[in-house]
Amino acid sequence: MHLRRIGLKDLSFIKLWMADKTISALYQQWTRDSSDDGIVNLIKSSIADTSELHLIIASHDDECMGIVSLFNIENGSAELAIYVKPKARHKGYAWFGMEEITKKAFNELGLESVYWCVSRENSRAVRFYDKHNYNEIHDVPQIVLKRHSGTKNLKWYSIFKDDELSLPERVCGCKVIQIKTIPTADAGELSFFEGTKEIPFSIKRIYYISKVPEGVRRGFHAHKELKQLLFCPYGRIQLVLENRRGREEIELSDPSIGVIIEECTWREMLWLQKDSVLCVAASDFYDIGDYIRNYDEFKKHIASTTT
Ligand code: T46
Repeated sequence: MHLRRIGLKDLSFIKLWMADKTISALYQQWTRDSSDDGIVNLIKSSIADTSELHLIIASHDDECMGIVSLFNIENGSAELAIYVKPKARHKGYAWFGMEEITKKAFNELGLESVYWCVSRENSRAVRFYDKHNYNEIHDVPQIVLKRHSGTKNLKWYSIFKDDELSLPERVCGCKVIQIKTIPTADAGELSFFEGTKEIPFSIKRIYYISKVPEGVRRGFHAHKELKQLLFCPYGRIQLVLENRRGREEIELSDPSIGVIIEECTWREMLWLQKDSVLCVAASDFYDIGDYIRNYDEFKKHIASTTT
């Protein structure tokens, strides 16, 4: 997955997108002139307009999967809008687009906050934002509300720069660790950890998952007893964790970052980049009886056990 500037080659995607009734009010201007010339003019003027940024969310082979935009870039903030085409939904493109454009907003455009809204009737979108723990906001300035006066019953969200930049100490209660890493001048880095020192168990098994296509999800299970350190030495993988503390996610894209799972935790892994590698150091040998692969059974298990 990657983001790239919108260009004339995206004409057919834009036509498909314009026909979708659920697109954000901010994108309405794009629907005014749906002739090829009209769209070409819009693409050109949007590239020149510094108060807006439109980026295509593309697959590894550059197929256009959606668009993510910042509108009204002013006074340290911007309004976000996103559209992902139906066939690309549930494959991580929306989450990837949101994460990448907010990084750009904070790191490249120097913004302090990004906000957006969605109709509460659009339950698919509300579920998506809530599931990913985006913060709901209530004190939306009048000038912003006015831009959406035609749409009723909106739910507003925001991300602040400070929310983004620091690496969390824990995700769903699982420790996020910095794996010791030694750089070598012009010859890369070497990372290492030792069982019972940097990680709280001795390692009985190492396994790794490779050659996974982009947009694929694996996991969907928990372990009753097994403890593991998960890390991604190459690529980008989203790790979603759920246990008695709730449901949270983290992106593994830095070879020196790992997550230690010690308690019974449901996990889902989404490959954001083709051929990313997930490595796991485990506290025990493979035991099929330690897996809980049924979600309802997992919920019952965590409700009935105490740690
Ligand atoms: C986990 C996540 C992060 C073995 O025979 N030996 C092994 O050591 C492992 C890990 C798996 N297998 C077999 C069992 C299945 O027939 O390999 C096959 C694929 O395993 P699974 O579908 O469980 O793969 P993932 O990616 O869903 O989950 C794996 C681990 O199994 C799991 O413990 O925490 O990675």
